[in-house]
Amino acid sequence: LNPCSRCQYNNRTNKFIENKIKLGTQIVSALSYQKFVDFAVDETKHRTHLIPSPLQYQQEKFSHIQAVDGKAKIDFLSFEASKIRLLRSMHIDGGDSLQVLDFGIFPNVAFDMPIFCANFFTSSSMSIIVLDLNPLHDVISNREYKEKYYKSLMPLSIKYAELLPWGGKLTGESLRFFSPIVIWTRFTSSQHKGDILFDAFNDYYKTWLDLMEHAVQEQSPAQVMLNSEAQHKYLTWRAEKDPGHSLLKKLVGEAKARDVLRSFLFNGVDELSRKTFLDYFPEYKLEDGSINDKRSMMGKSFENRPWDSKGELVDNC
Ligand code: BLA
Repeated sequence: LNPCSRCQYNNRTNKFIENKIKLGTQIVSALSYQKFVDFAVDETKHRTHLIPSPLQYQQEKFSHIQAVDGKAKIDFLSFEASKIRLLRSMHIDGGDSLQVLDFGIFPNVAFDMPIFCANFFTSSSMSIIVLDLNPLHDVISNREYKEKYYKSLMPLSIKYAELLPWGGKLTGESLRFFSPIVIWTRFTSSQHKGDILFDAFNDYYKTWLDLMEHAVQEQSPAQVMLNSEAQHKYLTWRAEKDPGHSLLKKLVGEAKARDVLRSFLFNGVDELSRKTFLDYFPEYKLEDGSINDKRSMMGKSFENRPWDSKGELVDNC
């Protein structure tokens, strides 16, 4: 294994950023997502005062976990800042065959800015990617919120629409949590695609930081409540239905996976409100009162990008 000679981050962080894997006669590259995390934390520190989250210094368990397979290691990072309730990262490094990044920023609820969301799953052959500034409030019915945040960002989406094309059918539920600038894509893992993804991550990340810098604190308690409830609904959805759950369970076991999901990744789900999953999503209620374990009630649809270049929903089926 040779460190990548092109990559400046190797020198800076002394980490191997790209591992070349020999697959038969073909050489493919599995990216490491560590350089994404390093970039994001450095960039945030230039823009705001980050302080380590209590999750990081009080709870050893949210620093590093070794997976039960003995191979993959999972690294956690978490911070707070004046406009940031929680910035957290989970990086699963399973070497050549598995790399996962779940990087999210949840704003302080006095602000209505979007939630930064980078979810990258990469095996040696395939990558499944979601990169978005997830809307805090519904952008399908709430035009005002859509125009406030996304109208001026459509060029960013257009920049990557061809390089990272729509990844195929998506559940109706996921679409409701995505913005008109979402990058939802799948590709055969390669160095070239990894480089494009890094550029996109840079652009989306800096854009989110710009939004943060300009965000103005909400004065009305009623609006703060709405923000808080919207964030709680988002956390509740993801803590229950995120597609990564089964892999996480395999890696760390059921009990630890639940802890990681509720206390770390979607922290706030047990604190921001008392509402339950079924209060928000009653269509999942089974006759015995439990939650249907289907991931989607609406099913998969949206084979093509349903947003046009102006951010209008063009295909609603
Ligand atoms: C698949 N992950 C997916 C898919 C999406 C997302 C859209 C495609 C499958 C589908 O259509 O649902 C991501 N979906 C999201 C995100 C939101 C959403 C971010 O609704 C936000 C609202 N992915 C991870 C992590 C792991 C992971 C942490 O982010 C593992 C620990 C794995 N994602 C993963 C795997 C698949 C996947 C293994 C393919 C499995 C499947 O399709 O069921």
